[in-house]
Amino acid sequence: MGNNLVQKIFESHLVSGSLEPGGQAAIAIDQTLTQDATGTMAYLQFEALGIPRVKTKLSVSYVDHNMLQTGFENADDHRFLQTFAAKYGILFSRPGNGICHQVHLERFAKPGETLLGSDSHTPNAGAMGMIAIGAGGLDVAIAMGGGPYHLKMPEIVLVRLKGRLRSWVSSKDVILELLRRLTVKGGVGKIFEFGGPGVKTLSIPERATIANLGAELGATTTLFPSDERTLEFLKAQEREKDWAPLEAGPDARYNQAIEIDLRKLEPLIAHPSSPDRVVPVREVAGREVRQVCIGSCNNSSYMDLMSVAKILKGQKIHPDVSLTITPGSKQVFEMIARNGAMADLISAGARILESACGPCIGMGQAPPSGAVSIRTMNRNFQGRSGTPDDQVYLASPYVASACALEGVITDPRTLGMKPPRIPMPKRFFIDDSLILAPSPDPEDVAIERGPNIKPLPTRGPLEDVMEGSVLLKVGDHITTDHILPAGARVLPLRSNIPAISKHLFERLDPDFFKKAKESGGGFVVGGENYGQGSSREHAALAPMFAGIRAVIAKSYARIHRSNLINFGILPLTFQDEKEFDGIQQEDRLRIERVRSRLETNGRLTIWNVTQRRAFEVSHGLNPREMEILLAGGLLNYTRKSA
Ligand code: MIC
Ligand code: SF4
Repeated sequence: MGNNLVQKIFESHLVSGSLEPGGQAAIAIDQTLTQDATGTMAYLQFEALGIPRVKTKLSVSYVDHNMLQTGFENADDHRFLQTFAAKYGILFSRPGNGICHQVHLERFAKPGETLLGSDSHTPNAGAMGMIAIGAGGLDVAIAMGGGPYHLKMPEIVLVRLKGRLRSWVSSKDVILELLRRLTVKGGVGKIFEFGGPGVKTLSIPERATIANLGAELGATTTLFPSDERTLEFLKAQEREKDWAPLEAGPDARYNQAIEIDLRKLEPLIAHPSSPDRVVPVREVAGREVRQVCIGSCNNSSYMDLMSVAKILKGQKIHPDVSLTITPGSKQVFEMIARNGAMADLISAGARILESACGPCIGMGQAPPSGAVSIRTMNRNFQGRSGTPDDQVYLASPYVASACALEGVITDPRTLGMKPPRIPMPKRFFIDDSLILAPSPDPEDVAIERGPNIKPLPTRGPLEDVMEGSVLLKVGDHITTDHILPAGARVLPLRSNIPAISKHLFERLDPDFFKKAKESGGGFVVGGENYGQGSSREHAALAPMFAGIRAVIAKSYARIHRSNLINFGILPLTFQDEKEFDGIQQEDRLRIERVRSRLETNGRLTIWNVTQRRAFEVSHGLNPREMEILLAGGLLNYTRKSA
């Protein structure tokens, strides 16, 4: 009984391997989720596997990212996804039903089960006591086909919460505090399990706010126990049959422990342009604010929006601020519409957006140039909002509401108002009519494929000799938003790799793709935590299409490293980090006997032809990853071993 909760769930799902930290484990996946921006690729890949029906207990396809429909592309993708789901046994959450993570928490997340999602914020469902992991679409496709998920077993960190949050302090401040202490790479190779007496003071939506931003720590996932508060939430969702109590054993052991005294926290805010640049709000109070965006898969719950409505009721927002509100789901939207809170928000001057990712991923609502935008979201990477010189700060709905009223960054404790207290509803409004069941007659369903949906590009087995130039050299913490941006212009091209590839690295070098194509491919050199952020496999698919053979970096973010391997790109690490300084953009590199060296040696030697010197890199691949790379990617490997 000495196990921690992570080990308990992993043990009950272990297919093969070892659960020791650092060991290779394969776990069975009960549920999958996809969203539209990663979903079309994931389903094209599932189709390529030739499996007639998904084999999971539950698979849901959400539409929430690509909702602007400024051209035919988004709408065509929606039709593809809807018909695909009907044919292959997948539930389809229609556009308008809400953001994947919020809806999944409300309607499907289940204590003790496993969830793999083609979105990095899948750990949101960890609030419900489930192991929920974000992955590339191809990994999710394999899981839908009944295959296990392979991972290097992370270390397990206990985050012991004690005390209770004070007025105007929110669960967002708990995770901002962790980001302040640990930074955006502090969670790489770790799972954060929350425990201690403070846990029971937090409702499920509050826990979800914390679990969701675990992705920003770089963590594999985040997990809460399943307790009376979980039951309370499931009852209110008319899902109490899904409840099971789950907690760590009395003498559970962890690789590390961190303590947070909830009483000691104060309202916090993350500076532009990284979620870990966290300071107390009072330190930046008084800066002019031009935009406030409340919503995203973080902080868009019923309780979040009710507290915003309570604060704004009877008041008007500052004339220099544009305030947008995005309800996280149809359930939230309908509840605040029915109880009148929506009227309070509209009357205060809020602009109400549809229930979708929206401003979080630059799908509209780009802020004014150089202006401060306060957002309740989870990412503030430079330019993600759609404005290249944006100044996006991340904070709780309390802070965001205070800023909307005052027009400057404001600590909500200085508003001189009674803090809102929103109880958990006894029953949420339940109407699943926008979730479509799969067809009982799959053979009668024809999949609709618009002209934007292009076949999946493929590549052959790994080359034995790699030669080319360093097409780009970048520094630390390059995000997938730098590698392949999203936003209103690029996101609609997610089903069209030849078209989207033209945007590869465009924020860093507008001619990158042209240069890569003209020179027949080459290498990219990066710093620490390369590929931080989203799970989009397009950030590996487009480089593959452009002919990138290997990335050489100081270290990698977990999901992006897997995506590189899945698409046959070598993720190499400097043996001696000083070599990073020695290598220049445009240097010509050559790696010989790649295949045989991979099989026999942990290291490869790179010959810098331009500088006439050699340096060593390691690949750190496990035997399965090596096979995948030798085959030229996971799809080739899976077909070969089928
Ligand atoms: C994000 O928040 O960056 C996204 C957009 O949801 C991505 C997925 C994608 O790029 O489609 C993520 O978090 O994985
Ligand atoms: Fe959507 Fe933003 Fe959440 Fe990503 S982080 S799933 S873009 S709301």
